[in-house]
Amino acid sequence: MNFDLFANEPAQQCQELLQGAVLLRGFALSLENQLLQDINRVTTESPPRTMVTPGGLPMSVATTSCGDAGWVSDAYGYRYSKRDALSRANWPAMPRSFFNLAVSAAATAGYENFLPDSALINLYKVGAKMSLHQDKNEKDFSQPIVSVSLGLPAIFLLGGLRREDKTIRVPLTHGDVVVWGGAARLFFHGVLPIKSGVHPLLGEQRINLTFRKAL
Ligand code: MD6
Ligand code: FE
Repeated sequence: MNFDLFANEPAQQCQELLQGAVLLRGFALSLENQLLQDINRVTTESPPRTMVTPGGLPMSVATTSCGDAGWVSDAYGYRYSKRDALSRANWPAMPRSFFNLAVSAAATAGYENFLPDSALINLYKVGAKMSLHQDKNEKDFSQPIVSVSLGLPAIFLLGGLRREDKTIRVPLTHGDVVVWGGAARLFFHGVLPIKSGVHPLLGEQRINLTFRKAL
């Protein structure tokens, strides 16, 4: 008799969304408490702030970073910076829980040797969104990006290499992880406005962590 119902199942539900983009449903779920503790540690040291796009518009998400480099946007453009302009110090170190999660998610999705040096933390209040964009400020596009969703659900839009390309809609909930690389690495993507709701652990917000090899 086989008492382990999942003995012959893959360890994780691993779903290819588009070529190179893999969804790992619930991959971060068992780590939620450690992740929240570490998010609190990072945001206490480098508080989330509203960045301004190069065009002068305030973003609707609040952003901070940890690791060797942080993603920043201002009148001079989008880029990575080794310092937090608010604290004028280095960004907080990347928590071990973040690093280990990102590396194991990438490996599960087929990207061995991912070495993230930056984690971007985006806080979405109800109504906040992310317009369609490409992630192209990183040096090495052969390295994937790992994206972790926590808190309120979101609809993720994933398109192609041109802004006009048709997009698919991917519902993401607490604990879901998306890994992007290969053909999808430079695809346009965005997040629709967050619908109102209350998450049992995080309340009225969504937190997204994205891990990159930026430098
Ligand atoms: C978000 N994510 O999910 C925004 N970028 O809140 C991103 O912009 C993103 O999830 C590159 C790769 C994965 C992502
Ligand atoms: Fe992005």
